[in-house]
Amino acid sequence: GMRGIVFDLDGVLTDTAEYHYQAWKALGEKIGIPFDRAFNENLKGISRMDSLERILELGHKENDYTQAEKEILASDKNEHYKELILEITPKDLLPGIKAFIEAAKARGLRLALASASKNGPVILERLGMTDYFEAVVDPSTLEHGKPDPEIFTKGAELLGLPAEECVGIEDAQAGIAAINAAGMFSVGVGSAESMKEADLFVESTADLDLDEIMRAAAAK
Ligand code: G16
Ligand code: MG
Repeated sequence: GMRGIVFDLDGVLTDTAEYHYQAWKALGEKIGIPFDRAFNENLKGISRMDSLERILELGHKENDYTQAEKEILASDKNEHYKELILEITPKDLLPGIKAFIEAAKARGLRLALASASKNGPVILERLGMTDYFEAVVDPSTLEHGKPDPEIFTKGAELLGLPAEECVGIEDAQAGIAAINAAGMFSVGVGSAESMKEADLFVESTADLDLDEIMRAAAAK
């Protein structure tokens, strides 16, 4: 049976996507590449440097900066982002997610965090959720970002569980692809259209039902 759950952070525990958007948008405007929320969807779950590359490509400016200059741009964005996330409190947990996590703990399930964000531990702390997680994958140790399975494979490994005994929960298409490739049961939070690769999907975190997920995962 299932013994662990590996969670994405942004879009599953809390909605930091809006803060990432504000910080990237400010940077984009500064370098003459304005973009909207629709484009920002492409950045969800994608690492900081890969997000910057996608923005530069949008403006056909990917060759205008050296690697060192790109790192400065990414670090400027991150400083702005870090100021914005200081505002996060436990009130910013997405609907139903704390009850879901408490139900999982009550069942003896073991929990890991698989966020591409280097700010993940700070955000968990601000949400008051650090103690629920036995393991947090450090994204700086990874060779490949989502959709590569590495981050989910590591999450299961840190829990000491085989991937087949873990469920992964994600809100990004790249994340669902990563969970599937890791050999885990995938649960998507989002629209039917964007979550069509997921083994099971819900439209909101409020609809996550532990019994339903455990039954579906066992039946797979
Ligand atoms: C998150 C966000 C991405 C962000 C990435 C890296 O991934 O969804 O938009 O670019 O983290 O964040 P940072 O710049 O803080 O290291 P996830 O995997 O938590 O959805
Ligand atoms: Mg996410």
